[in-house]
Amino acid sequence: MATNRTFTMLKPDAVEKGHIGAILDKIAAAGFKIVAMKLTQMTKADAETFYAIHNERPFFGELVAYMTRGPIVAAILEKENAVSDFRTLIGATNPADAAEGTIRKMFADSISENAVHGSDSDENAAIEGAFHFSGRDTF
Ligand code: IDP
Ligand code: MG
Repeated sequence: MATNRTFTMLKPDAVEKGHIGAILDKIAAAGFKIVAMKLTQMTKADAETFYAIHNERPFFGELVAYMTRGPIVAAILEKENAVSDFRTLIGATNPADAAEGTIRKMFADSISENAVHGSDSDENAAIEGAFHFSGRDTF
């Protein structure tokens, strides 16, 4: 596979619990290179736009409240097969279903507060990275 990029957020629960360093260690150990990164907080409008695909789902209001309640770490990551390998590294959406050793298994409490985001396609990785970073903040 060609080297490519994915987008991640360490979500408010992970930041609140002091897990930024431990999660970044796992990401680095898995071979991902950080090409953009910042601590930031999403507004309600940001979260509604970022998660617009879920706006008909019953959990949408809860999701927006969760994702805006405190700072997140946003980052763009580079690796061969980045999107797929990062989804494997974070594990299933519901940490109860996530494989041993995955970030969600280790750091997430529930299907709603699941510690980390990972893009689901190359197209969405590009859209999501551009949502959070300008070209001059991306290396
Ligand atoms: P993903 O983050 O594994 O790609 P998605 O289905 O895209 O999962 O859902 C986006 C986010 O919405 C999840 O990471 C989680 O925070 C939240 N979410 C997903 N399903 C549920 C649910 O059934 N109840 C509450 N929150 C959910
Ligand atoms: Mg998703």
